[in-house]
Amino acid sequence: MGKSTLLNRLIGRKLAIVSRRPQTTRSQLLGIVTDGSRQFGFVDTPGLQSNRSGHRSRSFNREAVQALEGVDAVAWVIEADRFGAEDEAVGAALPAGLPVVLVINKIDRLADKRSLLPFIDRVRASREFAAIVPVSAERDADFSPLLDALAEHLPRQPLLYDPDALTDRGERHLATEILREKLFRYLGAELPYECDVRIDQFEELPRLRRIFATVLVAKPGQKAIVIGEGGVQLKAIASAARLDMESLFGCKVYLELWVKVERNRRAKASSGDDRPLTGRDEG
Ligand SMILES: Nc1nc2c(ncn2[C@@H]2O[C@H](COP(=O)(O)OP(=O)(O)OP(=O)(O)O)[C@@H](O)[C@H]2O)c(=O)[nH]1
Ligand SMILES: [Mg+2]
Repeated sequence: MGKSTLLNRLIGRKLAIVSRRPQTTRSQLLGIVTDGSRQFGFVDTPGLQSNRSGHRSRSFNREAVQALEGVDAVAWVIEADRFGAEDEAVGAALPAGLPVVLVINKIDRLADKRSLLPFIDRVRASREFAAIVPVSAERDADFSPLLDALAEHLPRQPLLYDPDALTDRGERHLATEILREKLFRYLGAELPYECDVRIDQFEELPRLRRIFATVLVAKPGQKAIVIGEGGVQLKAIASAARLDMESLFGCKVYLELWVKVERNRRAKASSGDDRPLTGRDEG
């Protein structure tokens, strides 16, 4: 739907991972936008799912609903010209009394722009909205209509975060996420959902990060797929991840990536000493 894409565009950095597959976002990420005297904390969540069953969906939904606790407003992202029973169910699940700004995304995809108004009318009939803002998360350059609509529902108080702050997550976590994104990009079908990424070592040197990471898979056959013939696949994954890390961290990255079969693994990498990333330049 474009929640993570939108968050990245609002922050101006690629913090959150994006893929064509559903349920890419697995863990919550706070993106911080400071715009003069206004500050917005955007919580990127896994999408609410009602179309997929099973444990993964249930735990995703729990996280998405929990993320709503303590927020001042919701920016609910749907896709232009797509509003089915599932979307309606999500709308109904949003707590009453919480201002909901409806973000209609991907308007660049509309074949006929005239369909937007009847679409808005249809969605508007489903529940109350504080505002309705059509966007193209990918193409728009200015998101001030969205920020203005949300700002109306934020409390007036001193800034909560340093104006340079970008997120509550540190480089170590972001490195893990970037690697996960590349698994989605380079591996087909279900495999990325069955992999985990572990950061084994993360050295922060002046203007350099030395990162040793492992892709954990459940079966030897999966390991072979991740590595690819002659190691080409793994090399492509590592190299794409390294470039993204360099641009996000603003320094050189040395990345060593391994693949390991680990049966009965419990997915939980320790975050160690992971200071939140800021937009400040390193000296
Ligand atoms: N054409 C077009 N594509 C978009 C736009 N915004 C996002 N996308 C694409 O939609 C797909 C999903 O985007 P994500 O940002 O990962 O969506 P998400 O809502 O975070 O998805 P999950 O984390 O899986 O719930 C990606 O392929 C994006 O490139 C947009 O404004 N226009
Ligand atoms: Mg996402």
